[in-house]
Amino acid sequence: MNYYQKEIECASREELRALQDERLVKQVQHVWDNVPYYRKKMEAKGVTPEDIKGVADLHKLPFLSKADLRDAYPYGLLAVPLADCVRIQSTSGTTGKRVVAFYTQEDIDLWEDCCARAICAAGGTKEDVCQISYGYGLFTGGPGLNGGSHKVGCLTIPTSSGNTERQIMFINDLQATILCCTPSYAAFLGETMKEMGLTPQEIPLKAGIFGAEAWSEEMRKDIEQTLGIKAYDIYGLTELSGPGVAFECSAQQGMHINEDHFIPEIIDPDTEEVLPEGEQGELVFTAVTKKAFPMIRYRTRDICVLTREACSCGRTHVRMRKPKGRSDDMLIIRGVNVFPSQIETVLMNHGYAANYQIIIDRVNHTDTFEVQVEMTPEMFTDNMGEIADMQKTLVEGLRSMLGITAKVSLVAPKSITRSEGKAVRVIDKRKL
Ligand code: DLL
Repeated sequence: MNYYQKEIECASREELRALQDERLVKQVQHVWDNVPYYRKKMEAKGVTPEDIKGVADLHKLPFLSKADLRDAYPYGLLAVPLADCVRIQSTSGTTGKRVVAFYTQEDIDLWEDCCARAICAAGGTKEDVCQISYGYGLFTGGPGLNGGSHKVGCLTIPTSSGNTERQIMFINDLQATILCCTPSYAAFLGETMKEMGLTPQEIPLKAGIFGAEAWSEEMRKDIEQTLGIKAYDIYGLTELSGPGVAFECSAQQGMHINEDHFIPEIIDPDTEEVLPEGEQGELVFTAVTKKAFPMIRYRTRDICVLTREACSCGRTHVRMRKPKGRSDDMLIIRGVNVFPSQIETVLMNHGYAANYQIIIDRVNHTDTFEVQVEMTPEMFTDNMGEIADMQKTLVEGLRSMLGITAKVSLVAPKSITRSEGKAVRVIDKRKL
């Protein structure tokens, strides 16, 4: 089966809108009939299913947030009998209860379809060998891409994350052509292979499908060079099924959102007002096909920009720019908004790899802000003068990007712990 689903991925905007209208009306009725929690929210806003005739009426519906998911944990947002569910997945959640998402068999099929589209857009076919090094289990990365890889017909290697030596052995012995994992793990795999003396030409991989965390363009270039591949971004979240909500095509000018399943909006996170196309704000999704755990106007907290400009690949689905970070990842340091991704850009522009940690504390009522950065083996030196110069350059670079001064500490190669899943970039010791 060819997972380039051209009919839907390249449908005209009018056809797509008609499909979304029809699916949205059905989904709202489904939720109204089956989810008392959401029905109450609709009643509180004075809206009934009759008010929703299509996407143009989306703004009338109430939002759902992570707080709602916690309130309704575990079964409060379930929209089908538990007996019709065949799987749960879950997200780690930094505070409070985990999010538990439910799936019917049909939900899983559609989710895997979305992942198959992503693999296909990265050039995958049934001739490919696809190594899935995202975690398996409750995390959606492994199971989602595993299903997508099967649908495309790739030979699937379900290594899960970790055991780096074994990962590299399988890549080489089984001639894996596509690697799926977090970008930070891809960078680590690349670093390890380089140390083993493998050149990009010797590594059989041709493409990587990396997501689950924010990563910069600079990090993409770095990974592409060490592994000798084209690196594609993939986006998703557990609440909406998992990876495959959006994915990059060969044009790599943003990720196409699978709009036949997920209707996006961008809102001002403070006023909740819907923003016009092209403006930056919080990404909100309405899932119109998910049956067990439907999400209506779910606030992702991801800060992003949408564009409907034509894409050279021919797909018509709206594209989202790389998320800048999450609004809840945004650090406020001495009153200034700082995204870890901005720091990463500065570091990588100065030739460092994405091995860094941001440490924030509060001493005498003032925020301290330190960026620990690993020197690469090529730049490693124990000459204090040289190190001081390198630190000074980074302090300047960070000041011009962020407008505040950081303490930069250069540390020896390999001294910052590598991540096999999502990287931990920020240590905030402030007790706020
Ligand atoms: O991370 C699903 C996933 C798995 C996506 C594998 C891609 C690949 P959660 O653990 O629920 O689900 O985390 C979702 O991760 O709201 C974003 O903040 C962040 N995120 C996911 N993909 C990207 C990406 C999975 N490509 C949260 N770029 C989301 C930036 C991403 N952030």
